[in-house]
Amino acid sequence: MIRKVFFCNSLALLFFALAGQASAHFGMVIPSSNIVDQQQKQVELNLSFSHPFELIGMTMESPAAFFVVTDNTKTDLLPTLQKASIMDHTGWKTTFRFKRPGVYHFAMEPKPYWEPAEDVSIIHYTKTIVAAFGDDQGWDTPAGLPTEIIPQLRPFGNYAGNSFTGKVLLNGNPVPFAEVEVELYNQAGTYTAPSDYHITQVVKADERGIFSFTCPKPGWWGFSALNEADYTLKNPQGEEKGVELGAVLWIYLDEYTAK
Ligand SMILES: [Cu+2]
Repeated sequence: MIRKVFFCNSLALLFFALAGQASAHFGMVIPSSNIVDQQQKQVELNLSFSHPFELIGMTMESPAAFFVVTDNTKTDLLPTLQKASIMDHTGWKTTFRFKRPGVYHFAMEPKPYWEPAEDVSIIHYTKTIVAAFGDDQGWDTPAGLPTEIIPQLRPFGNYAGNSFTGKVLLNGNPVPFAEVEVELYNQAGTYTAPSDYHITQVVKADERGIFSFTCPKPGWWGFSALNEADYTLKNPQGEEKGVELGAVLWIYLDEYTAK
């Protein structure tokens, strides 16, 4: 959640927190492309837990799970992950080679992250969707996560300026009035925010758990729907504490190219 001060176990962020800068961390699963064709049959995927607009990294333990689902088939990719430096912190990466047409849902379950500033453990179930070789069936199929955002806009082949619409699910049910944080991955460091409020934008779902947000710039956009789990987890001191569940989806919006 934003509007609180974060410490993030990171000195850099401690500095930002003391300077009064509120910001949100996002689970990130970012492929080198969200469309695969005969010219480019593989993607590299970068996994991290970071602050995408500010480009502030955080150290991420190896995920609890990382897999790809296509055509109702789930493939474990956890053994393929390698340590990587993402925003100057430990993240994870892998390369995936596509063999068949399909719509591929890449999903990560991180290990719980204890956030003392919020007094909760955080688990961001994070996914992204890649289309291969012209197939466009199954992009609105759940990946089977405990909480996730189901795109209502086809999540590939979009332009900056399109409106993204998503449905927030928790245990398979829509979450009325879910709060969704939105952030642009400021990958090239091009943008600066006019105020702290602009770093993470916020939109609420309606009574059916559906929200819309217009993405004005090209790039990767992250949507993070936050809910409280109905269970607790032990913090590092062994105390039972609440758990914040995030359903995070990353989509890519392209720029119109001139002829
Ligand atoms: Cu953080």
